[in-house]
Amino acid sequence: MTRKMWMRGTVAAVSAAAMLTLAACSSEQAPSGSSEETASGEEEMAEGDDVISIGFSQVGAESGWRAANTKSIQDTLTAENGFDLSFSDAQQKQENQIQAIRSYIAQGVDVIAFSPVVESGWDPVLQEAQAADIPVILTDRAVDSQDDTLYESFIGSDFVLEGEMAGEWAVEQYDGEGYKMVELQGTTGSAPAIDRKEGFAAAIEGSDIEVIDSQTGNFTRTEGKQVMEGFLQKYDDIDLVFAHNDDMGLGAIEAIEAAGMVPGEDIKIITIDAVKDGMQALADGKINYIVECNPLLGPDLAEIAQKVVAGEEVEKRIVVEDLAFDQEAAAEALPDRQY
Ligand code: GZL
Ligand code: ZN
Repeated sequence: MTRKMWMRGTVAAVSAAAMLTLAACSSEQAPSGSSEETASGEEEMAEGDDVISIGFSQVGAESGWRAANTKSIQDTLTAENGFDLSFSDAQQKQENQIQAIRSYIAQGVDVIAFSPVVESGWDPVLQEAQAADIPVILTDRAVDSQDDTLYESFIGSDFVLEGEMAGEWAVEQYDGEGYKMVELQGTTGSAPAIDRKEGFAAAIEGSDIEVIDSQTGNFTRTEGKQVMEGFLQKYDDIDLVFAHNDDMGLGAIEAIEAAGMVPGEDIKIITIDAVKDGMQALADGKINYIVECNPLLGPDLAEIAQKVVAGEEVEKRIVVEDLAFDQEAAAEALPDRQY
């Protein structure tokens, strides 16, 4: 069984369990903390103490991926599913996330969850949560804490694998043509930026694809466009752009077209996320390949939070499965995409 098949199995099992739990809650036995139809048909709220209060600190609203991720969390951690969600947007600033986590500790929530904007600098606030006996769940991005007792579980994609998948396709398609590549990195210090860069570089090792420049566009379309404009002024031969997310790739497309060139042809583009705007550009031939990063983490988070609060064992690492799309696959998949 290959690594991916194993992961596929694990992920499928976890996701199915998550859906079953939630489905059971919403149909037969409504979960604690939600209104129940009584025999007489009146609605009666179960005692408040059954509700799971959860504080969630979100990175920001920097990209289409983030919007889809936020929607999945807010659509799942609802009152009828037995949650009382406090949600905060950190505008991509670590100090805002630390402040939010401290406020959830002061609130005495049952569980804290967050997507760490960068990998480092979390131990002090996570130790405060541990001292307050409040379990923490990581979603989407990882922390580099040496002490993994500081969080119960980390649910997210394998970003190194995403980078490898993107790089392997680039080698398959373009090796031997002396391609010059520029890289639009995600947020400096974030797990996806560090790992996607690492995975892609490993995959192109030994090919003749040459990385002539690499700069952060902070996962946003605006900054991706600005950095690409700079690259186009600086270099007269760019054959390939690897952007760590669709939004920066879409910004690069604007810059390439403004320079009178054809994205997807004069300059090839490979991105990661597979959000709707990216998939549309791929189907339109302006992007050449996209590796998906599934943002729909709400159901897994809900299932893990319920287990943690119930004192059950949870997997320390839950790897979310990612697919990949070329232009033809994107055109076929677009109508059914959920994000
Ligand atoms: C990846 C996530 C990244 C996305 C970007 O899981 O953290 O952050 O790839 C988003 O679009 O901004
Ligand atoms: Zn060239």
